[in-house]
Amino acid sequence: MRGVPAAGAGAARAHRVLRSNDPCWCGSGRKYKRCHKASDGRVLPGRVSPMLAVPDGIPATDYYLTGEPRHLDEPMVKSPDVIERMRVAGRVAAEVLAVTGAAVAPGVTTDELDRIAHQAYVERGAFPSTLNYHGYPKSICTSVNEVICHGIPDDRPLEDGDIVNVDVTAYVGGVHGDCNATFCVGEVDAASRALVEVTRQCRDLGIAAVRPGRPLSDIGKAIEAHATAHGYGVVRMFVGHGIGRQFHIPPSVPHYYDPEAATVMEPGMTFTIEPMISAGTWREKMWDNGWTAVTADGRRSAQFEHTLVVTDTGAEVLTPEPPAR
Ligand code: EYF
Ligand code: CO
Ligand code: CO
Repeated sequence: MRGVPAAGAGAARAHRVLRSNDPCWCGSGRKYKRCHKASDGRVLPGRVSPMLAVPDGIPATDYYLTGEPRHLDEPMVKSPDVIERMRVAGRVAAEVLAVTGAAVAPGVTTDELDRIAHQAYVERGAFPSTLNYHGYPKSICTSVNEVICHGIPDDRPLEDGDIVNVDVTAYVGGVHGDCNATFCVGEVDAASRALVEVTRQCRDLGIAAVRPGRPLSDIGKAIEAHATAHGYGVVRMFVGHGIGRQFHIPPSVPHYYDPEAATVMEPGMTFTIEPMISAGTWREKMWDNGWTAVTADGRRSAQFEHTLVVTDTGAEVLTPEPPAR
């Protein structure tokens, strides 16, 4: 095993039920009832375990030790060789997502999901792309309920009725494959199930809008029309991204209609489509950990993501769901 870089993101709080007159969990010194009680029922940051190691034989990302990705000059349109390697990385990412999603259940912590995913990457000879990426401490992101994205796996057990997004990125063969899905935990209310299903449809309508010769803004136009028809908000702060030898490169792919997303799609371009759709506002706030985004109104948010390549007629999904076993 290679050494593990010092964890960047700090550990946080344990979970217990606070009474109104207890000191607030945030350390303000104020009573809970005068401080954070209004956020009752919302997800709170938990304890983050140490970073996991990856065996030496698995080629690491260029940023694993430093936390800072090196910049490579990489074209948006990839060679056939890179696309073929991305098919492999994409398939591995989709398999890791399926294995991890199968473990989602009430009582399972997101840290346990991270360990399951980590082992699944390693078994496939892949390196978790998120590990120490800009200092990010875990092998997946797990975003529960009102968490929009970049939730850090921790010791919070999933609760019956939660929704959880699991975001997997695999680095193998010198390229990345990035995908995510939102899973229902136990019995989930009808409104949350509808949010999850419409968000999946938004992602798929975005993919269906991919066409060579058309601007990238077609994608957000299709997604936004479907989301707003259901009364949902489209998160604007986070967008899809080019991907290949590097995790995040141009182009940016907004999930709302942005006429400035004028880049014309060409066969061989590879990027993600990963809409984050909220039951209420599209506005976000950040947790103090500096990574995790939540909806500003505390309502739930769902997300689905695929990596794809533009073809002569549309899109090929590089992270297809593996056949059911
Ligand atoms: C520096 C990160 C950095 N960024 C993007 C870095 O594309 C992704 N998912 O589909 C994606 C995943 C991760 C990611 C995991 C970590 N990061 C996150 C938040 C803030 C930040 O500031
Ligand atoms: Co992702
Ligand atoms: Co992504």
